[in-house]
Amino acid sequence: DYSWTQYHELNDTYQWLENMAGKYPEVASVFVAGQSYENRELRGLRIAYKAEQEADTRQAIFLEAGMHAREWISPATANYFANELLTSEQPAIQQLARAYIWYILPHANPDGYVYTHTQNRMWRKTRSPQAKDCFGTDPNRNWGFHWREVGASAEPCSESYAGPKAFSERETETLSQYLRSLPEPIFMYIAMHSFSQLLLYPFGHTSALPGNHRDLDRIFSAAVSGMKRRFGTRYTGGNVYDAIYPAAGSSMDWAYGELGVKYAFTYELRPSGYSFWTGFRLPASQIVPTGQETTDSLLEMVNAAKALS
Ligand code: 0X9
Ligand code: ZN
Repeated sequence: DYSWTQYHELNDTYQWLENMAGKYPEVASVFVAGQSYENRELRGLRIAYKAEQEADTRQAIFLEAGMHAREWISPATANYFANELLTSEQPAIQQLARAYIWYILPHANPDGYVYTHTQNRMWRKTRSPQAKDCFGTDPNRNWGFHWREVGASAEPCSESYAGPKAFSERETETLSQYLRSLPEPIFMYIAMHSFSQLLLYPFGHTSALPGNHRDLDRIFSAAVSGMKRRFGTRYTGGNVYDAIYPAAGSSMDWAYGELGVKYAFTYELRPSGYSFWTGFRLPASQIVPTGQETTDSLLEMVNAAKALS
């Protein structure tokens, strides 16, 4: 059975998504947001409770995880949250689940994730062959918004290789097309990465703040206090450029700048600190507490955004 005390292989999670759709057929369905270089699906769960009003004007919230292959807590947390939306007994979570059309994509980079299980635990990028006999593009530098302007490499062997052109990767190209094709307007775009316990908002290509940065700051504060409530877990952050480093070409910035999603955030989940060798190997015993506190945070995040709009 699918447990929350271990990290899962891709196919186990993909089977679990099917099982959840089978178990909650009125609410949950599997969607395919695109395909990978090695022909895997970008498979996710759409959660849409029956509309309470006749005219259903609900907006979508898109939660993307697993863009970087080795950040295993990211898909685990996305799946934990999807499970909460479908099974929680808490009225606040049930309300959250019903108020939006949810798209949860646990594996935006399935080829890379499989590679971290079979070949190299520390793989980050996609798995497409590139120049100089190197493999993979950083999918979070490959999106077509201020592509490669700063904090992104032109060197194919680099961990932050932006690709030969914007959307060169099948994963980012097909996912971006899918996002454009959604029937509902996207209220919020949330990307999950690890690690360092940060909450980030646009932009990565400039220190200039986005037009609604005051609103983003208020949502940020609500989400950070939600994160702290259960176990005291501390998050910091702000706009990407100042809070971590310049980095152009992320999905979050594209969603905000190109798609026009007003509320776009990136979580860098547990652990804190910057120790490269331990940071991506968060013990599986922390999947549940990370899932719990992140669910608390997402609840506060969405409710704060809702209160502003
Ligand atoms: O560098 C990244 O892509 C992210 N950090 S990670 O350690 N998970 O690789 C930061 C993403 C936030 N940056 C932008 N959204 N621009
Ligand atoms: Zn990442």
